[in-house]
Amino acid sequence: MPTPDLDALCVNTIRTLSMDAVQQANSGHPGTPMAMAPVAYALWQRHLRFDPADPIWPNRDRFVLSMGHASMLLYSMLHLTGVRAVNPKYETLGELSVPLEDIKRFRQLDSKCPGHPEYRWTSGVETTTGPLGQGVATSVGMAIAGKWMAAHFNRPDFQMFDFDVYALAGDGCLMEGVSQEAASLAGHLELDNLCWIYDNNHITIEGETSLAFSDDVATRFISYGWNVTRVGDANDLAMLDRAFETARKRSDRPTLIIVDSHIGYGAPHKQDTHAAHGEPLGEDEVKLAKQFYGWPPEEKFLVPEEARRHFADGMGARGARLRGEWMSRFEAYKARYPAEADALFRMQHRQLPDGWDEDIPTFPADPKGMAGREASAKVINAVGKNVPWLIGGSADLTPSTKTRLTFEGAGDFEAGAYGGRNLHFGVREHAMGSVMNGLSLSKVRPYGSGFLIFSDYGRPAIRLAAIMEIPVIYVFTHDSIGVGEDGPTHQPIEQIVSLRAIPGLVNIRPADANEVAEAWRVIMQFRHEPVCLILTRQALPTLDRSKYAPASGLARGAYVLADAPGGAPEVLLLATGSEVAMCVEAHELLSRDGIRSRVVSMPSWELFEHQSPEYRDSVIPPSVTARVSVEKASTMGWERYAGTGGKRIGMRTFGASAPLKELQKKFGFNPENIVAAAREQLGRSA
Ligand SMILES: Cc1ncc(C[n+]2csc(CCOP(=O)(O)OP(=O)(O)O)c2C)c(N)n1
Ligand SMILES: [Mg+2]
Repeated sequence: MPTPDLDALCVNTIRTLSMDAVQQANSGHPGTPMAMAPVAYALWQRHLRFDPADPIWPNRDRFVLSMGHASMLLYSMLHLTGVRAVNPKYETLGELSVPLEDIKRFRQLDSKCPGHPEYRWTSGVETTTGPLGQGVATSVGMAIAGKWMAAHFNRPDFQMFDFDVYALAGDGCLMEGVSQEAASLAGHLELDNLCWIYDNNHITIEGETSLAFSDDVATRFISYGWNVTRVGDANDLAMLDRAFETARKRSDRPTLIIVDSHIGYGAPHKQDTHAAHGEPLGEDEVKLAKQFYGWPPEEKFLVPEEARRHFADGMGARGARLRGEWMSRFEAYKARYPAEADALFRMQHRQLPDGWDEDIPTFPADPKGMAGREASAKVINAVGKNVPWLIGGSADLTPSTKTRLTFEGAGDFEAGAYGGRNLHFGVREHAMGSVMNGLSLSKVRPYGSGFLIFSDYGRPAIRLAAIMEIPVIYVFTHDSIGVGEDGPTHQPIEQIVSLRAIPGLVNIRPADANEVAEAWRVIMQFRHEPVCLILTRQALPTLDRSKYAPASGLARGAYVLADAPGGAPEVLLLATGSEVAMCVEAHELLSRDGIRSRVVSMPSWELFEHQSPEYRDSVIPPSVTARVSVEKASTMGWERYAGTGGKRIGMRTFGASAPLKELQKKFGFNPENIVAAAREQLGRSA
């Protein structure tokens, strides 16, 4: 049994490291690490099944610091427990993930200790946090992944997955809507592998929470179907221990542990005030707090060797043993269930099964064609059949988005039936996005679908996926005013350009069924890129690919679909999605009149921007300045390709409620208008 002194020593090391780092950076949040140090200590040292030598061991317990502003708490833990760095090839390196020098350079350029924890940058950080509520919501995705992987990979004699997910949340996290959506879903799904710890300190930035928050949090979570326990004093390690034990034993529901704490614990003038939240304590207050802890007040960044050793003997030894057992279990599993073991390995390394794409259909030319969502339904099922860890669903819109996996055995993911591959997020777009992030961070391949207009409801999670460079897949249907009668509330205008503005996010708006097929072929091979596949509700002609260029051009983002014979093009028609076929019609009309136009299908600006300048210039020759762009969305940004002198046919207002035909007329989306624009560009009237 550890002596109480060693416990106190470790807790105070966490506290003082955090205080010193914030003080040195002259920026950051000291108060919460000071208060929550015992909670992190009790959890990591006595419960967490985590091997610091291998922070990506697949069956490790997850720890999420949802209150990302308290990042020094996490960095202190990663440092003191000796978590090792992992490189992008998933190789564990000898060096520390968080060296002491980087703690001394907290919040400075290239430090492994940035202002908020960043996945991918600092090994051991399970997800990027900082936007409040995201961490806890993401933890629900991790818990879902744990359940799914257990159902999929475990065998009666082989328990390959049984990890738990812990997340630390503040008042801010619990006020944010996304945490409420996620908690509601977690309760419904009876995720007993999930435990949130609520730092009930009654303080946020503006002051006392009573300024704006009077929820009965316990009752709220009980109503969500959670098990709720309380720890009346964050410094009571024995009580914390008991709470974690109860959480682990509890089956059939997630657990919320409400911990009463004192922000800035030990700082004589700042404890329990919002002054302990967002600014350094000040040199004098730091010394006084150290005195209170019985710490040498003049020492900075002091890490007693006994503290390191104690963590190594506790969490380190336990983690190493459990991981070792798991590894030998995996070897035996591999011998007994080679196919499953191979799948597990590939999934963990973001690889695909052999032959994953062999059933992707090719669609015959058809002037009537089919809707983007219909084509996608066929392709996702062709791919899903061959990639067992592709799982997903919709925010209650599967009948419209057509993302259901319908092949035999696909099943539904439900409480108690965790092997199903069709998820039901309920009407919770924001939580859907965060859950997808959690799934992806656990290496399951997730997709989520909804109407493009409601991408706004999940945007913070989309942005985080892009920051984290994780390959989540959004299927957004009802892509434009093409939805017709539903009217302006349901017609995306600014959504596409605003998604294009997110760095690293790939957006693909295919022109026909074959481009949809090619889009899935490209998407599935992404390992670090989140993607939005933007699809129509209405039917689109399936282009005759014997006459026009093959849809495989989609992989390059933009390609020459049609060129006029008889020399270089005079005018370029640039379009995405449903407007491409319209441009092809305009092209035929122009050809008849002896005008040489080129149709460029541009399903993905992002993929196009990744091509060489030579390729880009070959598709959009700089010398051809007569250009028309056509997209049923905000015209913003199209000047990049159409040029400032080009004609941009698009939306400059919200849409309207009417049948599609009338809307096309009202807003100028028809071949005749495109022909007129092309002629105008060439200075030739009809
Ligand atoms: C979505 C979001 N809104 C606002 C902020 C800015 N912010 C950072 S911390 C904070 C207050 C958080 O209070 P609490 O969660 O109780 O943390 P404590 O001060 O108790 O550590 C706010 C508003 C944020 N990080 N994320
Ligand atoms: Mg608080």
